Amino acid sequence: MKTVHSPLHAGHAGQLELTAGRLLPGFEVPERAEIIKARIEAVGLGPILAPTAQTLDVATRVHRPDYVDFLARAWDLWIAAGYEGPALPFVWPTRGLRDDLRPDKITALLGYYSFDGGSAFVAGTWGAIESSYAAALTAADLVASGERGAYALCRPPGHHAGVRAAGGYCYLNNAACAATRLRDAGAARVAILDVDFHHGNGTQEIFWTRGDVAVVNLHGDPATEYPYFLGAADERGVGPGEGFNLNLPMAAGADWAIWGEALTTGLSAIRAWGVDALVVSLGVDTWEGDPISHFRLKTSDYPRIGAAIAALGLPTVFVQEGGYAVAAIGDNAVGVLEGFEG
Ligand code: SP5
Ligand code: ZN
Repeated sequence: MKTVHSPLHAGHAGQLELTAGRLLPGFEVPERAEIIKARIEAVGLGPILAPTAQTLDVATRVHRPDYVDFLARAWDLWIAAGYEGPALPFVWPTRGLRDDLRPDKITALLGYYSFDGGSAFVAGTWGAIESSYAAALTAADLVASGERGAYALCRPPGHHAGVRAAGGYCYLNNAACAATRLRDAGAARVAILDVDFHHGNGTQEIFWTRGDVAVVNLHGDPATEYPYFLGAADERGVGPGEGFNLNLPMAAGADWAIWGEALTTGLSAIRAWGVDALVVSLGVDTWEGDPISHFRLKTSDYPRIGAAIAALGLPTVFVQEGGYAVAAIGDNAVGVLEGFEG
């Protein structure tokens, strides 16, 4: 299988995240991608290609154009305002406040265009975002032109990014962009299977009203797990999208017996929808040793995930999402890809 990856991800480094009363060093570190890349090389998965040049056309159809423009300008605005160090929001236009006001000040814009304090900007953030997006589109192009599968080694991840909000280490929704590119290339219907520990709230929001891109999420129950405010089992889509969103939340502690059963349920739904192509939001923060997550998958379970996905017989784009146990991320992520290859 071909991998698409850019060294520009490494510019997104040294960021901070706001979590439970603390500003911590970001869990989403450059070493994550480097270790996955090293594992791909070690097992000889296949060639690692640079992304091809991309316009922001797909990004501005998936997201609001003013949001994409903000992502590109945030760091420069922060520096121009005299701040230094990672740019983070501290005030949000939530319930009871006006979201039609958009003061043209970076401190206001950071909150206007985010839903948490997990997606900081540093000098290389936009370059990394663009390269991650381009990797996802390039992998989609490979699959659209006949590859059975392709892997976008994306960093930063994307599935928490909504129509106009960054959060959860995400900025552009790479998986949603890959699905859009597959639609543009002629797939009438696409499914997104999100196996990251956290609910892919951004992906759900983006396709909520649509019947042409179906979304399945396997994740920690939002009653106790981030992102808390989306991902319940009763969220099924609306209008033409009704019945095309399937949430399979699980309690903390889920192991293969429980998680594998949910995977079977999700894959059955995808079969029943009769889609032409698949995008997998591949988070491996479901691993038993993940520092911020609470499932109990073992390294030996990941090839089983890949094999089960392969049994669908669909052209498949894998897009890297989470996974924060850095030393294990290569074995786990590449394990899925090897299981898919068979
Ligand atoms: C793409 C992805 O996996 N994003 C995950 C975002 C999770 N953000 C909230 C993390 C809460 C971390 N709590 C740290 C506790 C450390 N003991
Ligand atoms: Zn996650």
